[in-house]
Amino acid sequence: MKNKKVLFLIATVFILTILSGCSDDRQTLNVYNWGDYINPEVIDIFEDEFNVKVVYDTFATNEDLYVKIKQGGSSYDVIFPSDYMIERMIREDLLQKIDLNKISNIKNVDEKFMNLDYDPNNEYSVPYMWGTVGIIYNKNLVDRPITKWADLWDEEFKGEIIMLNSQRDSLAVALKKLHYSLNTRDINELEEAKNELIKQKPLVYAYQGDEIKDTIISEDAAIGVVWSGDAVAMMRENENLVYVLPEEGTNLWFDAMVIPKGAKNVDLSHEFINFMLRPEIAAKNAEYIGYSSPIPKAVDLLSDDLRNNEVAYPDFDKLNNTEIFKDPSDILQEYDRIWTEVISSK
Ligand code: N2P
Repeated sequence: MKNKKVLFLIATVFILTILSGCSDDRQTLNVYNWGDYINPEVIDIFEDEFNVKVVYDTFATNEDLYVKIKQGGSSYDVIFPSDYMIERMIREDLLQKIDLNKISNIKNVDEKFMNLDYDPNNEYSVPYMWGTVGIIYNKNLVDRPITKWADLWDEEFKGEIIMLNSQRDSLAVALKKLHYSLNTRDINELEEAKNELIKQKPLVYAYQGDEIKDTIISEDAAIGVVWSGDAVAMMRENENLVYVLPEEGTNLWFDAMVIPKGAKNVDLSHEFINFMLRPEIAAKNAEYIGYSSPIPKAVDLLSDDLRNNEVAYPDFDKLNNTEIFKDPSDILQEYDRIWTEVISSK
C-alpha cells in the first residue's frame, strides 16, 4: 500500500515536470532581420530579462523583405528595412506608427541620424545601423591600387569580381560608374546602367550576399562590392584586404527598426526597439557584426580598434560624395524590370 502511494507520487511529479516543460506560455516576439546582423547574445539577454521568446528569421535583401511583408500572413513584430524601403513601406501603408514616448532611449541616437528624408519625423522608424558601399580588394592578388567603380570592368580581374546580389546596390554601382545619380528617374540612364552590368557579367565570379565574406576572406575572389560593416568583419579575418570609397561617389545608407501592420505584439515591439538602443546592447551588436552604430555612447564602449576604424566610423562630414537611396515610387517597375533583365542575361 505504502509502495503504491510512493509510486503514485513519483508518477505525478514526473508528469507535472513534463507538462511544465512543454507549455511555454511566454509571449513571443517575431523578428525579421538581415542575415549576420545581430549579436546572438543580445537575443538571449532580451529573452531572459523580459521573460519572452524571440522567434528570429533572416532575409538577404530589402526586396525579399518587402515581398514577405506585402504578401502578409507572417505577422512580424519588428523588421529592419533600409531608408528607401522604409519610404516605400510608409507610402504603401505597410507600417505602424511608433510611439516615441515608449522609446525613452531614442535620446541616445545621434541627431544626425534622426529626421532623415525617408521618415522626416521618425514617426515610423528608429535607427539601427548605418554605413557606406565600397570596394574591398586583396592587395596580394590585385597589383595596383583600386580607386573607382570603373576598375570593376577591367578584364584583368576576370573571374575575380564579386557583385552584390541586390538590385539597388548593383544598379548604383553601374550608375555611379557612368557619373549618374543612383536615384536617376531617366529611363535612358537606367538602360545604360543595365548594359554596363550585362557587359560586366563575363568578368564576375558571382553575385552574392552574406556569402561574400567567406569568398573574399578565403581568397576565392580578389575584389568585390561590399557594405562597410561587412568590410570591417572581413578585414578582421584577412589582413590583406583594403576598403575604398570609389571616386565617382557612392551610397550612404541607414537601416532602421520598424513595426509592420499586422504585428501581434506591439507593446513588446516597443520594448525590443527601446532595448536595442541601450548603449551597452548597441555596442554588443556593433562590436560583433562590424557595422556602425548611430549611438555615440555605444561607440564609446567599442574596442579601440573598432572605434578608430575609419571604414566603420569615417568622418561623417567628409562623406559628401555620397547619395542616400530614395524610393523610385512611380517608376519602381522600371527598376525591377532592368534588374530582372540583368540577372537573367547570359
Ligand atoms: C548584413 C546586411 C547589412 C545590410 N548582412 C546593409 N544595409
